[in-house]
Amino acid sequence: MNRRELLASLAVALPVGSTKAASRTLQAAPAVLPVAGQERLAVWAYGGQVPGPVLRQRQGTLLDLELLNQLPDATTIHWHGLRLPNAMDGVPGLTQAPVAPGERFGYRFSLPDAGTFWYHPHLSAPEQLERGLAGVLIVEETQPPQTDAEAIWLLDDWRLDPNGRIAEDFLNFHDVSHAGRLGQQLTVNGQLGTKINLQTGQRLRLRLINAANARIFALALPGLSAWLIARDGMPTHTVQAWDDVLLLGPGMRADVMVDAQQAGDFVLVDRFGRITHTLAQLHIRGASQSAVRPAPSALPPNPVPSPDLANAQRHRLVLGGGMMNRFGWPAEFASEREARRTRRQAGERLADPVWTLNGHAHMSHTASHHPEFSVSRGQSLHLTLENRTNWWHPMHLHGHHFQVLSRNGQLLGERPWRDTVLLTPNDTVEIAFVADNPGRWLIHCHVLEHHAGGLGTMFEVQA
Ligand SMILES: [Cu+2]
Repeated sequence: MNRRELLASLAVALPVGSTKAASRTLQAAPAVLPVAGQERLAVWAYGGQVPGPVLRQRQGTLLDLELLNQLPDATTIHWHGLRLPNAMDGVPGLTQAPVAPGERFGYRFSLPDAGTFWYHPHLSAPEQLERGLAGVLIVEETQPPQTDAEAIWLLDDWRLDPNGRIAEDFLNFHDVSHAGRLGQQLTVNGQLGTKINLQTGQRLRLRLINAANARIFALALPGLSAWLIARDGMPTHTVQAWDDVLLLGPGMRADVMVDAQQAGDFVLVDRFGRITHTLAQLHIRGASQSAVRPAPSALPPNPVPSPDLANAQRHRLVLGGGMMNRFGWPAEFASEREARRTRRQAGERLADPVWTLNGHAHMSHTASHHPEFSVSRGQSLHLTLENRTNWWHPMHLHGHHFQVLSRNGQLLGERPWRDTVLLTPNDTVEIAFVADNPGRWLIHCHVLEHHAGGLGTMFEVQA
């Protein structure tokens, strides 16, 4: 195994199949590591590695982990896609106090759903994720599907300055008001040139995670048979052939089964932009051809309650703002920008208000804010997300998974479970879910610079 394969397969072993707590400490600290094609890149790392250690547990077990913050800044951990108690959600000022440098915070919750999830800071997220803080959490099915190999590929991009360091222009106005922070160096598990070796006849379970601040990937795997078996951690109702580009916005995940049917070199590519990027290589050895395998079975569904659409409470969330919008920005933005300029000159890292949700820029979410709406526990919610901007937005819901009902008035045949839905410019999407998790939850754009510029809100589920 070479170093890249070792990095690709790094996994921290947690006792699997035990209901007993597996207590451990995860340290967040600065480090210098070979990342993004640089021999020595100054990063911030979980457990001394980028990405952070793969946490792996069996469905139904308890995750018990203590964050030790050795960073120069306060931080928190958000467990992306997990249906967990509100106090464990990691939103500073709303669900917990920021964890100051030198301090610890215990995250302890059970794992109701099997799937591919991830963890990352929710404080100064545009900076802290870009510096390297992100890791994968795998919750294994009680009876995992038959596969011969597994790969966990966390996709990211890095903006390096001319000296090969992480560019420190976080939250600049251009990034916040346009497509977010895009980096020129695309990586898989922090590395260039990722490669996996397979034998013909083998079936690979590939777990793909988009951990980039803002980059949307349009993934393709030409020449190989592959099936989508889960999106955002949740099993698809039926197994679908992956024969088109797979759009993966920031925060989103996909689990696919890939059959190594013929010998040769194949590549995972990104076709979102004008340039096709090669992300990783699959090198298949052995007999030139192998028998065609039947499509894999669907994964067992997770225990997510289905919304009662007839009695759902309806709300609209209208996304506005950004550059080149037809509607302009609210007048009060000008004075807010001026105030923020002064604070930035005093050393604070702040975004300008640029985006609106239902007419307001939500620049922070704290317990003192009024929720966008409030419902009693168990109420079904039907939300219409209207993108009145010229930009893409992966909208992420905390603490719940939702069904996507329709896109631009077209009802979807399959109503997939998601924790993030990607809106194209001027898209309207209807989603629904049962608000069964008490607490105050965010719904926000996962382009981290858009969220910092106001694109998110908070709602309440009463206990
Ligand atoms: Cu956005």
